[in-house]
Amino acid sequence: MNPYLDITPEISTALRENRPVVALESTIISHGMPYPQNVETALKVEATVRETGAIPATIAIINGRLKAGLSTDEVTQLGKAGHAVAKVSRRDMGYIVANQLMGATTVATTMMIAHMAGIRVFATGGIGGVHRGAAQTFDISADLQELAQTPVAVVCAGAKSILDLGLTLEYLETHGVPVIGYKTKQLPAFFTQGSPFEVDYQLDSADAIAQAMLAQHAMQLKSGMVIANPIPTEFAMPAAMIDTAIEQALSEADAQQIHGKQATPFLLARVCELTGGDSLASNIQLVLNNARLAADIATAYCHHAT
Ligand code: PSU
Ligand code: MN
Repeated sequence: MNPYLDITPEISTALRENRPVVALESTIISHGMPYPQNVETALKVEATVRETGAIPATIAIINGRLKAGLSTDEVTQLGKAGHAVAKVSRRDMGYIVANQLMGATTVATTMMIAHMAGIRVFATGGIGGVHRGAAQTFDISADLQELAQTPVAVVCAGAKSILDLGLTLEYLETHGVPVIGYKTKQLPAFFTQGSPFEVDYQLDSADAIAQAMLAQHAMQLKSGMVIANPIPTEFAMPAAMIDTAIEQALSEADAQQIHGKQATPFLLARVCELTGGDSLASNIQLVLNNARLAADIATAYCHHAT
């Protein structure tokens, strides 16, 4: 057992009994959405996972402890603290744990802790990726390297076009990470259902996705999987509106020389401000949609794993 890891009794019992569990991240709470919508959404996502028949495991670092499963108070604490909480990716883990600090986990560290706990499926909004201009800046999210080495399936709505989607797909291919489109051949771009890029494989059921996961695990491939689930039609945003906001956010980040771990939170917050409440409403809906698919995949996985 990992001496730093705390799994709630409900989650550890479910895992022992081969019942479905879905991991959820916490940087989306502290750095991905404003308060109080972030706390409301995090709790609603947990409720949605339950309604779909799985147990939610929201993941964060609390006073240096790696937590699989948070209390409502802990979720609220992270949401209220916002950017004051450390955004923790793989390289930050040792420092945060040794100093018994609070940490919001990114996709990378949520995958790591989910894997330590034995959780196979994880739902979020969007993953990090290769940033536009990465040929100069080398800004490539540690999320991609984690997907290369940690066998957890990440259900997302694709990636925001603050990133270079084409380079992100190339990087994932190099590192052996399959990108599955749920009922779609196109890579979704978070606020919009499609993009000019194709996924590797289209799969049309949670069961088919679970079977691909099982095959990877049975062969002991260490890589994870990206499951790209398009935002539901009724919540998708007009592409022109989003593109304009993203272009403006990117040029502001450039002018203010924002880089490193600040880049993604800055861009997310600016896109949210520039598009007003509409983009936040879409963001919330796509996360709920991903939570439902993740719960279905976790259920199918457990069914086949017996
Ligand atoms: N993209 C989003 N919403 C988010 C993030 C990315 O649309 O909340 C967060 C996730 O936690 C992701 C992290 O893991 O940003 C990536 O940050 P970076 O690019 O610094 O690796
Ligand atoms: Mn980065």
